[in-house]
Amino acid sequence: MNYEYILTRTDGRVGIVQFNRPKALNALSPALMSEVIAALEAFERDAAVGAIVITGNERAFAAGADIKEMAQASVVDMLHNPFIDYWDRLRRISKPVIAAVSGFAFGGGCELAMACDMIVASETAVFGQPEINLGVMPGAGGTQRLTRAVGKALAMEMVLNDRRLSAAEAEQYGLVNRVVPVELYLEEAVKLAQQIAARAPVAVRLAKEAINAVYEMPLQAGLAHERRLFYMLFATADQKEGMDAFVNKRAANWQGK
Ligand code: DAK
Repeated sequence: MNYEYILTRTDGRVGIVQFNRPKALNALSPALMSEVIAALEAFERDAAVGAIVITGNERAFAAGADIKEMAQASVVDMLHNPFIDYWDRLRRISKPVIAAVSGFAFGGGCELAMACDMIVASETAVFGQPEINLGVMPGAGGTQRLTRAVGKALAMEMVLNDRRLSAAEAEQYGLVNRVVPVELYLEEAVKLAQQIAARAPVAVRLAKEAINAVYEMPLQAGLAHERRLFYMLFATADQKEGMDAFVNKRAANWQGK
């Protein structure tokens, strides 16, 4: 498939989606986002892909939604804008999605990274929700996911007063999984994705679902949900294979079944 605003490729069992609007610091226009979702859904359908990495370039992961496209929008324009649906579709991707972030991850860019399952950051990454400077506020999860990730005190400062987080701070506050030198951030994200893609696919999928349910459910419901998913795995060939491999001291050969 030919895309205008993104590049895609695979590396082993990892699908890679790269934003490709460098002159606009990868501003997330609806056109770009629709291509991102098309690419993610294609990787979702491809059994040869076990995990996905989303990235930008060294200078910018993404500097937010496209302000120039939104500047003159009315409330009805925004209401009908398909933009937010793309976030919901990203959330429904069942394979692990890792954001490889370097440079600016602002506004919708920060929200998109947070909507992924993990974040690998370069030392030069900066995370922020600067919408307040535009007379608006985050609208794609920034007040919700950020607060859950870093806590109320810091989220308030970031959203109300444009406090930006360096990569080191983001790691300290638990927003990112790890920080690596800029020349390694994509390689490191792909390596992490390769490792996960080599694991039992159904268990990975259900485990991801269970962790993400933390954001949707109270504890009792989450625990019950987790238990059902755990029981379900005993219907898979991979559960028999994994436990037999352990008992017989050999490496498991996952089928994804
Ligand atoms: N949109 C459009 N163009 C952008 C952009 C953006 N978000 N960010 C940067 N650019 C463009 C600049 O306009 C400039 O273009 P030219 O002037 O060269 O044509 C080019 O990228 C380079 O930017 P700068 O010249 O500004 O580069 P600097 O290094 O000086 O500064 C910067 C980098 C990242 C600090 C600065 O560009 C900046 O502050 N950018 C804006 C960051 C921002 O405010 N982001 C939040 C955007 S609002 C929705 C839900 C959520 C959202 C939308 C809808 N719904 C529920 C429907 C999300 C909203 C947002 O994300």
